[in-house]
Amino acid sequence: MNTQELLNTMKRVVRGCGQIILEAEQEQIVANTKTSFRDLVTAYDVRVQEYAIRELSHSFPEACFVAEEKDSVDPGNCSMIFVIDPIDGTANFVHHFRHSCTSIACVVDGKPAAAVVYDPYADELFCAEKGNGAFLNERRLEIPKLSLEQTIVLFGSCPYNMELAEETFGNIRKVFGRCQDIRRSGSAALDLCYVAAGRAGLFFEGVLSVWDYAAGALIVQEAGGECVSMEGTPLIYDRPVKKSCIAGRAEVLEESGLLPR
Ligand code: LIP
Repeated sequence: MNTQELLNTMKRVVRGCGQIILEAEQEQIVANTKTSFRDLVTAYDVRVQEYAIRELSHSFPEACFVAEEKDSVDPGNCSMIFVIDPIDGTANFVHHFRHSCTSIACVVDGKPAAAVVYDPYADELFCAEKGNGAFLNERRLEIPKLSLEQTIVLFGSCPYNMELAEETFGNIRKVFGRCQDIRRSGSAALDLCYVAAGRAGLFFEGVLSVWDYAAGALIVQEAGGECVSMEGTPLIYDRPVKKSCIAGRAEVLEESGLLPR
């Protein structure tokens, strides 16, 4: 199957995930907790993930899966790995904030080859194929050449890792006086897509799981940006890891002063 067919299948599946998310619109959503009272999971996370894995397994029986609500098993040297966050922005979802998405990356030989992120509330499907550009609802994305002071900065508050709070708010204070304003949206995958779409000039978070960033990282890169760890090192995509993440145009990453000199 060529990457265009792969991407078309991923788009179909992620739209199906979005329809399940919208079914919860009229419901009082029951959330269970995982590692802390902030780390939530709902029956919808599991339903969306089971749907995505079922549909992708049907088209790609040889594929392996790394997914948020699945036991974190290293897929070893599996040639095709789908990295799935069924509902990124789970806390937003539980509280009907209407700012959540499904994020799916297809990782081949350790790097994302194709990516989809779908926000069903806004009906916005961000996608990318390695080497063939990034798109929002079929419109090509290219990050505008703006300086830090001409942009909004997005950040994540690492709510599952409160030991990072001092560092996180120290970092956002460092850039707050040098950008137009700051935002904390609650969905890292959408934050990365917003950087790719030029809605923000920079995103960072002190720790994310691979399913939070795998798809958004390719979308940023294909829109002309960079997405690396906050140590300035390449991210890992093919196994269940946690990494810091920073994304934007190379010049803005440099300007931010958040990367090691
Ligand atoms: C969330 C991210 C968010 C981060 C949270 C969590 P989830 O993903 O999108 O940016 O701050 O710690 O990782 O848990 O909603 O899929």
